[in-house]
Amino acid sequence: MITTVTTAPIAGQKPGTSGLRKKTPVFMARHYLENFVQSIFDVVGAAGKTFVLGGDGRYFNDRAAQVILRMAAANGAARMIVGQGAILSTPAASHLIRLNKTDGGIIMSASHNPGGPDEDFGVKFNMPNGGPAPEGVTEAMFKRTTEITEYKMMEAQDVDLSAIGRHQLGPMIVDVVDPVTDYAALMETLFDFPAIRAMFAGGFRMRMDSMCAVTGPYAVEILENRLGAAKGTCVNATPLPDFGGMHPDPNPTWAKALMDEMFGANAPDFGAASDGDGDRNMVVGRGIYVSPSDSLAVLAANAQLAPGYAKGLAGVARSMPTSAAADRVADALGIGKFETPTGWKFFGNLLDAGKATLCGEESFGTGSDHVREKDGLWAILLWLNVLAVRKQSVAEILTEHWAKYGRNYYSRHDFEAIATDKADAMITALRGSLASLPGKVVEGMTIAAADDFAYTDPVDGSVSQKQGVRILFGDGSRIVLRLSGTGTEGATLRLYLERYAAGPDGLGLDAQEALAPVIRAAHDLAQITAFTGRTEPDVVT
Ligand code: G16
Repeated sequence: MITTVTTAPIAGQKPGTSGLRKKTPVFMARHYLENFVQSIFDVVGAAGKTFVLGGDGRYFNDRAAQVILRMAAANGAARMIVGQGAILSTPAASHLIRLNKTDGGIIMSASHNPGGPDEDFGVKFNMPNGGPAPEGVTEAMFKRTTEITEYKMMEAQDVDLSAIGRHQLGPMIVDVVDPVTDYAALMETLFDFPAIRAMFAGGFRMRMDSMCAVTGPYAVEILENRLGAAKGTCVNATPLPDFGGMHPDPNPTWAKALMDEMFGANAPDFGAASDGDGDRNMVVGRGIYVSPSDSLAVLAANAQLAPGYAKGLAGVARSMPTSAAADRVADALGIGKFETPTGWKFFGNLLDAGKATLCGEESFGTGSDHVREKDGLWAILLWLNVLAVRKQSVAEILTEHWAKYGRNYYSRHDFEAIATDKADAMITALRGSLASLPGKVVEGMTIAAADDFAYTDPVDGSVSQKQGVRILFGDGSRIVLRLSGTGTEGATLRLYLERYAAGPDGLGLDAQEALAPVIRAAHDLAQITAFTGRTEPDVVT
């Protein structure tokens, strides 16, 4: 029974940095999900195709999955591979798309944004390579949402997604799979599980905080069951529709309980957290926080210690706002280095073309060519592999890294839920001032260059403009400002701050202290308080 439902365009269905994210009630409103999903199918085609479907388990995930399945069937899809309970972490979904050579996948997640009836929901489409749809494709989907007049829906009962195995929805096959098994098997091919197991057996203690989000079952299976970490290593390991009221964003502000434990008495050797859909990670040593930019650099310098990367790396890619720490490693290794706009989708071509093996972002994203998404548990396992082989603490590894490469002090300050017009006015004024900035001296530092970052993809030649304002100083310090593309409320201003210290002195400062002049210069140049009324950031990472 396939019905064609008459609908009309709904404004604002434009995917942001990573898919379409809105308040849950917006997504649950009449025709909203359906219009967007039909627009996806209209652009990529569904007839005879196979897609993966899963999400991070947030509120509305289960209902949305049934709607998407009925629409896929109505649009003629041949087969859907669905995580049990409609659950899949984003990296696991990416892996399933690749493993099964499917035509792509639909991921239901608003990532690190809170979940619940009044919080956030999201939908994104990933391509057959397992990666987020590139801008050209998301633009076409958006355009389709502005023209849509009808969508197709199959009239049917719910598919029992709790039951692993083959189901049928009309002529469409629905294969419900365990969300963890294939992903865990992939991890076993990349990392030295016996070495990590021996480290745990020797008394190594870890805390893994899944923030009541999707990685819980993955972490318990891999860390506790397969690697022998003590029972209870994984906390907040049961995914909940509202993430237990937590904000599942693994950073020092939102993963405060983990930070307190890692900086307290009797701290474990290693701490880690992941986000709503399992693609982000934060790692913390005993008494030392690892910034995501440093994490990428350390992993790039040590990846060869893991079996999956023993042959070395082809190159390292980072997003523009991410610090240049990884570039120094790439230079030392004599491998390629790439600087892309914010958004994991920009790494896809570099990974597919074999130009980059490791990628990372300041926004707690690290990953490699094993999938086409960033991967929280993968990064945590690579750290564990490095720790198991080097038999040093996180603090020792970081200290040695800085002594060798110098230290890129780094921080991001977020100013959240600013009125959009005020944030836009600030960025417009800043853009207008860029040409006059070179040569100007602020806080004793001379501005060497200022621009709005534009990127030409080295593989397909596509150009992305206006990806963030950069102010570069003669001493290597840097300020970057851009507005977030993942928020659902007003505008979030992201202010990225960087300062390089070559050493050997001055490598052990507190990052905020080391960056103080750069922070003052940023406020001065962008007039943040004058435009937004804000003096202090809401989140400091
Ligand atoms: C997404 C993207 C990342 C990006 C991050 C922050 O992550 O996949 O590439 O760095 O958002 O983007 P923005 O600064 O525009 O908010 P996630 O984990 O939310 O999917």
